Amino acid sequence: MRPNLGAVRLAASAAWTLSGNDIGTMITAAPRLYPHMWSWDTAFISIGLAHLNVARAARELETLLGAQWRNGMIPHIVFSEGTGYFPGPERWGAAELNTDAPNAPRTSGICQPPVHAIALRRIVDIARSQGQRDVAFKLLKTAWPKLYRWHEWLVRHRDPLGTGMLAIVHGWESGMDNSPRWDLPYAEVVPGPDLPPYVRLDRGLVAADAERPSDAEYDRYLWLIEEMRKVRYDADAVVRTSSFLVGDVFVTALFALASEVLATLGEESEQPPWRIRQLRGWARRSRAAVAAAYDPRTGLARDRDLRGDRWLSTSTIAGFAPLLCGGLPVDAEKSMLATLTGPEWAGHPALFARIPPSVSPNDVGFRPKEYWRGPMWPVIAWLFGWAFAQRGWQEESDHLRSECLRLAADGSFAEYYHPVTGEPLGSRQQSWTATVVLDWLH
Ligand code: 2M8
Repeated sequence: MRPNLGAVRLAASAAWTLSGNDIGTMITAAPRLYPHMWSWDTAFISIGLAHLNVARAARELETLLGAQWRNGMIPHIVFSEGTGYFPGPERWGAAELNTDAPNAPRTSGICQPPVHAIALRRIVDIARSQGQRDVAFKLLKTAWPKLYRWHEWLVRHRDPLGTGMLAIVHGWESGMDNSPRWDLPYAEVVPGPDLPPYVRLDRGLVAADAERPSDAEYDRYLWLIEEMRKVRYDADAVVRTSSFLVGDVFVTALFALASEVLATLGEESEQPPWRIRQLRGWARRSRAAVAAAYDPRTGLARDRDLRGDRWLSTSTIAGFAPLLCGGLPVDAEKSMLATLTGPEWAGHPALFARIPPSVSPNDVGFRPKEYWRGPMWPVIAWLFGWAFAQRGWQEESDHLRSECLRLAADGSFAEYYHPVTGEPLGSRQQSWTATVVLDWLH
């Protein structure tokens, strides 16, 4: 029988999970599989923390922002002293190769989806609701300029077409590492004979190897790092030379959404009006790029392979990116929302909970246990739920919340879940699962 903790015990276990993953200098993404700080995980983690202790939440976000590169990039991993994760700081060699990278803490050399302004919004609102206006204001004042520089970096270095569609140079930058979205572009990534040998450390930390990416996938992941090392992580040179360069529609939608959020936070904290106007302009352009990626034949938005100069049509959750940021004509948007909740996706009769899985259960590529190839990710449902509430779709937002709470009621705080059986998969005590559950329970 699947355990069902009930709201009070579930909230207590989520809080306990976060404190268990607190190693003093940071809250790690997960106890064993991910013993460091991940950029977008930390954004979500700080939201859950805010319910427990706003000052602690502010500190967590500030720790991440303290590792921001001098050029503005927020790195995808901030390394702790912990070992047991590969590739670690030595393999990345970011600080040795690029003077923009901090020496301490050590970081990786790529980035992750820009959800940080959304976290800042949430923390500020939670702080205000608890009467802690000073903490909120202080955090806003310190974090805002850093987040502005982060968004500016993305516009300057990751919009190679100048259309507002942001590009990623590694599947890890999407956060959806082995999603079928990347199969075609990864097929063109050919690891060279000079790929230094390596030993994976993730195997054995999950119940079955198939829950993690394959060795062939890892070779490509590592090869891309070699390519970046060759150009010393120079942002523009990486975009010129990486054999993987894809316009990521989901990242672009998050950027559009987060830029609007940051603009509003800027108004609330008296930031320079020209910067606020600039953020709104970036949001408009990226929203238009997301809308332009919409395919009326499938009803979903597509990624753009910039190396292969082709659209990438896959039936993944990322195809619903326009629902996050808006920009589609009303009819198209309505029908996209109906698809998301309908029998192809969240309403599929075989599913354990009515939450959209990472890949449609009707797709030939659907693999219910394989990481980003089918399982349900509570954190992704949270993002849609939050965006839906902002957009005035409260009923849909509440529905995602209650279904996700049902999925997470077992208290495992799994990294991801089997969409049909609800079985916990990947890591347990994953911080971002605990944190979104905490947010939903408040
Ligand atoms: C996963 O990614 C890392 C690489 O960045 C890995 O598999 O080693 C992804 O799910 C990513 O989105 C997430 O941020 C990270 C930590 O939870 O794990």
